[in-house]
Amino acid sequence: MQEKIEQLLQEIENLTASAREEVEQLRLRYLSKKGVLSALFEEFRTIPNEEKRVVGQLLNELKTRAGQKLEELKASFEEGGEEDRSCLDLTRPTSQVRLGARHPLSIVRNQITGIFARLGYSVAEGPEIENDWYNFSALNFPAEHPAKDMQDTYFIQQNPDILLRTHTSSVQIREMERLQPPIRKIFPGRVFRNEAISARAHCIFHQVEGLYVDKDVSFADLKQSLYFFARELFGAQTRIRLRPSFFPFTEPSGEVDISCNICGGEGCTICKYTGWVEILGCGMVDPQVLANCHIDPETYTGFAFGMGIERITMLKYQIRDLRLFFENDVRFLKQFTGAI
Ligand code: 2NL
Repeated sequence: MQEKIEQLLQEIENLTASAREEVEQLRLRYLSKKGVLSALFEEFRTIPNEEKRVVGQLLNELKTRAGQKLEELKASFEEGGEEDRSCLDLTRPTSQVRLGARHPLSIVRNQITGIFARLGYSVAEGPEIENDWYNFSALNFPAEHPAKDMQDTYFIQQNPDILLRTHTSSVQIREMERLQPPIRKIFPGRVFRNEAISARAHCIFHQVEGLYVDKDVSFADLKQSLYFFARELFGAQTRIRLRPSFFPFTEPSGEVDISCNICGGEGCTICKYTGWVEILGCGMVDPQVLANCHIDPETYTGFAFGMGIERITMLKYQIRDLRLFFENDVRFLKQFTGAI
């Protein structure tokens, strides 16, 4: 028996483990109730009494040493000790990465800028914090215009000159100031208005505006460009109509309706039984606005237009409540997986 114990002592001295789980296996093998040492203690009861003193001492030594050795092995993993990576299965599948989806407003913004890109428009962006000139005055808003009211515009620190832009027209002014025609650009961006939040309105929303200034740009160019745009975005069956409107920065001004893409013009709740839905505002850039940006209105003309991305997206995907765009509910967002 003494020989057996000495052999085991040697065996335990030489133990190694390459992973935490292996240490547990070794503990079970040597120290558990059904383990090697328990069996030896059983055997100990059967040996002659005169051998018990020497063998008992050895046996206790073995038990102590085995406990220490296993503690050491265990600690080597807990202290970030080197694991033997040779037994790692690198071909095992990892936990699944769940792909996100692009936000519907981004999808539609990309579609809009993509369509105009094919007509030669490039994208321009600008600051969200603006001053009165770029957001209002250069665009022909009179000093007392109601849009400048605190009820409609967010001013910063009560300063009437610093505000959150209410449209991306401010970026168009910056670009016209910086460049001479030809200018053909599209202006996507986030804008801010002091509105009560409802199914149809929000204080933060998104716009795409467009601008084309050159020699001989006419209202016919405006109409054909927007007709092309409407068919590309809503489908080849789409018809448009233009209604007269008013904006301080365009003259003449108009609003574009498309034939209702839900009922095809038959009449439904989306188009309120008119067969038409409004998608954007537009017009010929007011000569005074061109002059404000140092572009000679005797030489150049231009057209401009603006649309709300939320509105277009709601029409395109039949979304009934604008607040869904801002709530980040994955049950809503994941429906757009796969779109670009
Ligand atoms: C709408 C209408 C519009 C413009 C935006 C514009 C910009 C400059 C000069 C002239 Cl710098 N026009 N932009 C023109 C007509 C309509 O937006 O309903 N937007 C949501």
